[in-house]
Amino acid sequence: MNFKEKLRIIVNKNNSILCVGLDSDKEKISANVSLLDFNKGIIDQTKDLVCAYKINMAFYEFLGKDGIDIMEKTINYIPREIIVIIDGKRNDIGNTAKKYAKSVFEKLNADATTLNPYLGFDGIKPFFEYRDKCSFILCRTSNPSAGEFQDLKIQDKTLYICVAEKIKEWNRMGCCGAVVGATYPDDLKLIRKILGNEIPILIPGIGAQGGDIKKTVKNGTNRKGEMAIINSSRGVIYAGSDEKVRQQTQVLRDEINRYR
Ligand code: OMP
Repeated sequence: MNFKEKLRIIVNKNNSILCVGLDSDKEKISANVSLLDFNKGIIDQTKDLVCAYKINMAFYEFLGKDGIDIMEKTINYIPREIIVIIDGKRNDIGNTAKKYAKSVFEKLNADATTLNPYLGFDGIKPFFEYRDKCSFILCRTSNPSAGEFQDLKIQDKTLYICVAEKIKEWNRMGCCGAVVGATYPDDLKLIRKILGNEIPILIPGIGAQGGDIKKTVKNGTNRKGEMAIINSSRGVIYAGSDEKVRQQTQVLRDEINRYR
């Protein structure tokens, strides 16, 4: 089954385009709970309410071998019907990118990953060898400095628009997606228009970063209210008790669905 088929099935089953980001920070969780148990708790409380989990490698790798082990065990704990996105934004010249692709798609067995477009096609192509997976390419990031490069004009066109057009072109093999921040909803609208209805957009920036949910859903989904994966990490995982995490996830999923 390819990525988009798997996504459609879980979106329908859980009636959700919400992704919970397991950006679990050892320094923010109670000393009595291990990082793995914390993640398992979040997964137990939310697995019927989400379409995906996004694991940002930064929160695991700095812990060394133990962190990698926790990341792998977390991935194995996620029910296989749910999309697993490994957020590493790791690519390089082709020869090196091959190994990064092998690492996320074979060793970690992720369904999708995040990548940087800066190196151009040969820095991304090795990921496309995995036809059933999805590569989400940074297009318009959610952070305050996003425009420093992304708003630069190239013959009257902004760079992020050029990237969106490239993503559309690179999607020949059908395994491309885009990353667009919820904090720039007008840009999200333009990008969805360029990408059409079939290319998925990973949208972080609601919750802790303050993105508007209504605009995110209206501007980021396709005409069927699909092909967007809307991520919240801190806003969900630090909501409090198990009950509060579940409640917050449910509220978020239902609010997103109200606008689909
Ligand atoms: P919260 O702000 O806690 O919801 O986390 C957002 C998550 O999305 C983090 O893992 C970020 O690294 C990631 N992210 C962004 O916040 N902005 C982007 O433009 C791109 C990403 C990403 O690639 O996921």
